[in-house]
Amino acid sequence: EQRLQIEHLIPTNPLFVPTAGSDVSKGLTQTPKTLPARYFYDDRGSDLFEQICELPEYYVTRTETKILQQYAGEIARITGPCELVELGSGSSTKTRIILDAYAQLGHPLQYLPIDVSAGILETSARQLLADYPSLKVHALVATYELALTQVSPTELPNRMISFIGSTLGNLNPQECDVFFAQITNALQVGEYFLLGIDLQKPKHIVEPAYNDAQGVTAAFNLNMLEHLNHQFEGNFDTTQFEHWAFYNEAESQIEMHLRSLRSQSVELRALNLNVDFAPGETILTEISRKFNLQIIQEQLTANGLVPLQGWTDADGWFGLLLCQL
Ligand code: AVI
Repeated sequence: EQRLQIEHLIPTNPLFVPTAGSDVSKGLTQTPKTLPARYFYDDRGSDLFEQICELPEYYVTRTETKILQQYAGEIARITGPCELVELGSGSSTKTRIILDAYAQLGHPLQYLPIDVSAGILETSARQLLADYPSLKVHALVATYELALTQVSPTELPNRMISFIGSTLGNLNPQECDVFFAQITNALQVGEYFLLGIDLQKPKHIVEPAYNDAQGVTAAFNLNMLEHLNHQFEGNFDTTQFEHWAFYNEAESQIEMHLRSLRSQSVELRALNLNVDFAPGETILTEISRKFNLQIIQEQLTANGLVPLQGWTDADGWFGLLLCQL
C-alpha cells in the first residue's frame, strides 16, 4: 500500500536492548515506588483506554470532542495546508474531526501518527486510509522523545504537532519543560502546536472520572502489571493489588496508584529484579494534572510556543490551544 508507511522505532523485542526496562527497575527500587505511565499502553491497555473514553464519568474525551467539532474549521483556516503530526494518536477518533476540516478546505491530507502501541496504530491507520481516499499516512511506533527527534519537514508548507486528550497532564512539571523543548526543537519557525488540556474543576467531578462504577479504570491500571509480566518475564499477581485514585486538590492532580493487598515479593526475571511490597504499599502509576488556562499559556509563551487562539467548552472544563513557534 503506497499511501501507508509504518516505521518501528521501538524494537519488537525490547529484551534485546540492554537499556530496556531501566526505567522500570529505577521506579520499583525507589521509595515511594513509581512506574512510568507509558507502560499502560500495550494493545490491551490501549483498548481499555478507548473504553475509558466512552465512560459516563470520563468527561474528558467527550468535552474535547465537542470543542474540536466546533472549532476544527477555524484551526484549519488559521494553519492552512499542514501535515498533521499526532503524539499518542491511539484510535485517532478525534483526529478525524481535524482531517475533515482540512478536507473541507480542499487541503491535502497527510498524517503522521505516533504511538507506543503498534496494534492500535496499525488498525487505526488502515481504517483511516479506507475512509479518506486521498490521505497519506506515515505511522511511527515510538515514544514521544524518540519520534520528535525523527520527524522532518515534508513537501507541505507547514506541520502541526497535535498533543490532545490532555496527555500533557501525565507529565510532571520537569518532564513538561523537557517536552516543550523537544517540541520547539522538532518544529520550524512558523509551524504549529495544538494542545488539549483538562482544566481545573471541582473534586466531585474529577475524582469519579478516575473511579468509574464499571471498574474499567481499575482494569486499565492493573493491566500495567500484566504488561510488565509479559514484557519483562514478571510474576505480578494482579489479584493481589488494587486500584487507588484520588484528586490531590493542593496539586490539582489525580494520583493513581496500585496498592499491594499483602506482603509479597515480585520478580521481573528479564530485569534481574526482585521487589518486596509491604501490606498497603503503593506504586504511583500516573499523575493527571488539571491546568489553569492562563498559567499554561504563560508557560507555553516562555518556551517560545506562542498561543494564537484558545477555545473552551461552555462549562470551561477543557481547553484547546493553538500555538505557533
Ligand atoms: C491519557 N491520559 C490523558 C488519561 C488521563 O486522563 O490522564 C489517562 C487515564 N488514566 C486514567 N484514566 C485515563
